[in-house]
Amino acid sequence: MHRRGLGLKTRTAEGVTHEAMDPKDVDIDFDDVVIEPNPLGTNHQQKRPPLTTSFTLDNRVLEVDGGGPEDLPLIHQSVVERIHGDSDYRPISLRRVKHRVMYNNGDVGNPAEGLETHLKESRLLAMPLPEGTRKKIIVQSHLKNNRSFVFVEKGKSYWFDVAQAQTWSDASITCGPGGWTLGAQQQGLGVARSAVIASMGPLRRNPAADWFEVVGVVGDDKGEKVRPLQHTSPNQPWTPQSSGELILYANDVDFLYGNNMGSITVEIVRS
Ligand SMILES: [Ca+2]
Repeated sequence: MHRRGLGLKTRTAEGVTHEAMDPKDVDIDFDDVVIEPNPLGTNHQQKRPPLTTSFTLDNRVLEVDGGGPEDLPLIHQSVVERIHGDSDYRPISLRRVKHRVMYNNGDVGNPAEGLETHLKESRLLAMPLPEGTRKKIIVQSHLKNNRSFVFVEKGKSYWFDVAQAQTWSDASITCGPGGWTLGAQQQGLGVARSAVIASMGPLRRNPAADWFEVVGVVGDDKGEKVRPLQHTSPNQPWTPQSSGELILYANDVDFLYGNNMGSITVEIVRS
């Protein structure tokens, strides 16, 4: 929307003042503006009379027009997430059909042999990063955990390539990947709000990092912490002390992710 320059302003779901709307004119509430694709959601009306079903439902067919043998059908990662999360979802169209999975960051995985490949695993796997390669990770600020699909290995060396000009927003504060500090924002926030925010500082998921700084953990919140911006060149490598999937997020308090907006891209590089 921003790229198309339509002049529209975007707000977080929490930033919409529902009280100011007259319910007689517009009946919009919080749940109407929270748009969060759910791979496990209902994808269409599930129950229809048998006769209607035969007319209105058909299995999707996966095919690639005009491609060579290497041009396999692409399915989005959410299809695989649904296969793993919903034991009733076994799309017939994927049976024995060789295909590839496309991830949110645009990466395309190795060929999969039909449904079988996905049923053998319980979730999409994080893979080790080969030496000298890099991987793009999209970090959505409103998501508490952004999977990287990168399995970092104990004792190996990594660094992060992060474009500093990117921005994302924590309620009314727009900042870069490095986040914001109370000192710099105090004037705009006012004394009372600043005091409340200061009291919540220790509750941040990574209290040592700034508000909204892009930070990470190995595995989950109980795992090793990493601050990618402290490792932005091969000369300042990050050497994990444990192995597991790298998870990234905007540093915030657990219950304050609802007013976050935007995303940034981080690249992890294996030295
Ligand atoms: Ca927030």
